[in-house]
Amino acid sequence: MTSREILHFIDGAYTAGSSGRMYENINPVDGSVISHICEGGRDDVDQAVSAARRALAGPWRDMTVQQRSDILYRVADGITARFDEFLEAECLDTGKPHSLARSIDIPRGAANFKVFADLVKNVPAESFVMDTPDQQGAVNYSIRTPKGVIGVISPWNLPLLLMTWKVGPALACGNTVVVKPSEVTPTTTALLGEVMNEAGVPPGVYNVVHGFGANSAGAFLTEHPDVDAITFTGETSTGTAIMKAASEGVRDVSFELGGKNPAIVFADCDLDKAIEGTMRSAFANCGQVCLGTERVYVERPIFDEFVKRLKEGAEGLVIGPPDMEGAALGPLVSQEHQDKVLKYYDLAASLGAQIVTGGGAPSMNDALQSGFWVEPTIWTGLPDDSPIMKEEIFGPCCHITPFDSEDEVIALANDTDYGLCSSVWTENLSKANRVAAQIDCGITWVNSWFLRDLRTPFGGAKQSGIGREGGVHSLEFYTELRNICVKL
Ligand code: NAD
Ligand code: 6OD
Repeated sequence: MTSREILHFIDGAYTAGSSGRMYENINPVDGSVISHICEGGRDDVDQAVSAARRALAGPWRDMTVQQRSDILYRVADGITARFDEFLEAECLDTGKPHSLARSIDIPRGAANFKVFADLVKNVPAESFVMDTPDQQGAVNYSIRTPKGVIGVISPWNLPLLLMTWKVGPALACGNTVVVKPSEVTPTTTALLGEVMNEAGVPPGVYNVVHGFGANSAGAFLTEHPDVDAITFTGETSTGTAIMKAASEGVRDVSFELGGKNPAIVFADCDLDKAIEGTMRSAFANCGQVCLGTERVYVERPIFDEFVKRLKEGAEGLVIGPPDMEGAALGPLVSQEHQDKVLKYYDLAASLGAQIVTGGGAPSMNDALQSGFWVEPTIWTGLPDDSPIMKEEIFGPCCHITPFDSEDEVIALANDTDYGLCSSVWTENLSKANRVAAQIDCGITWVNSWFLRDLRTPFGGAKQSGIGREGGVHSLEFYTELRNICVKL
């Protein structure tokens, strides 16, 4: 793979495919062209799915679990061995600070293989001996077999982390995959092909086709009749389209979708920790984290102090390119996304929000002026039915609302179509548990945020997703559980 051309990876080899179409990969920092990406057509997706189907019936299936697990360890080690290359590529595509990719994206890319390589070696099985008078002498036992060819559709915000979070367990369970990474962040997914080959993953087990969503490689993959199941991370509206495609052939889906996540800050919290956690949950990765906090509810006695301190924190964030010393906030990923976020900033102002800080695009030096920068932004004063409180913005911004009682704040937190995650800040753990249990979402962090144990169930309630992945829950999705009944 050259850095100027991003090719598909099909059957263990890089290829430009047959569509003849390419598009530009844009650097979010300054709008320059980083590389040219091949756009896959139906034929390319067909080739990739056929390769995955062949590999499913080949050496990958015949390996012992231990052999597959060893290879996946080598994949993880291969990512670590090429850490800086992955880091450069991820930061170039996304514009995120090196410090963030160094501590989260790239290590998780490796960990996602190791955790599931370990997990599949310890899968329990059920067994039942039949002992009623008319059914004596039979034993039932369960086995898990790979589900087949898995279509993986991934987003741009944490490209390597979120793609490997699906590919790791899928391969550990003996499936083969065809990945369609986001059109704006294809590079680390492409680079992983080299690591797969070096690690001894057989050709066809890991395939990548680039392109867009609707009427392009994404839709061609999800509509493909020979794809057995689809795992998707992205917007709720895209999930709706993919679910329609998956209904043809009644294919299984696992969806991690959008969020409009609340943080609830009680007056008895450790304020330093609540500020530090909310700074990260609102502004990390320039707010482009599905688990990010866009609604902050603060108990009235500490409301003014909290707003003042979060404002100071936001105004202290250093905005700059990935390799800049101390940079905490990069640009947004694309011009399109910058336009979307700035529209919400204008909307908030026009709806009468009090702009505590930010609210626009920062002025950058000449070299960076064409990048997709936005200011970290905090609002107060909007009612809970405002679009700013209802719609996922996916930028470095949050609205802070005061509350007076536990019941009131639980109702406010739940007043959303989404249900991905929440965080609760209080030193009273009884209250924390009581409140956490009443918030309709998949994950609640108490006195923390994005603290991940990969063995735990991860996923969203309501319109934030379907299913759970992580630990044994990934095995549920990536394997077919079968019962064998033996009459003795
Ligand atoms: P997106 O839905 O626009 O795109 C995600 C992927 O889907 C891309 O690869 C895209 O090309 C593809 N796609 C788009 N339309 C398609 C179609 N019709 N058929 C098949 N594929 C299609 O999402 P995004 O903008 O890349 O990412 C941001 C969104 O992802 C946010 O809503 C965010 O909350 C969500 N997200 C959720 C989680 C989670 O764990 N719940 C994690 C990360 C991101
Ligand atoms: O940590 C994970 O496994 C995960 N799926 C994180 C999602 C982050 C969303 O942007």
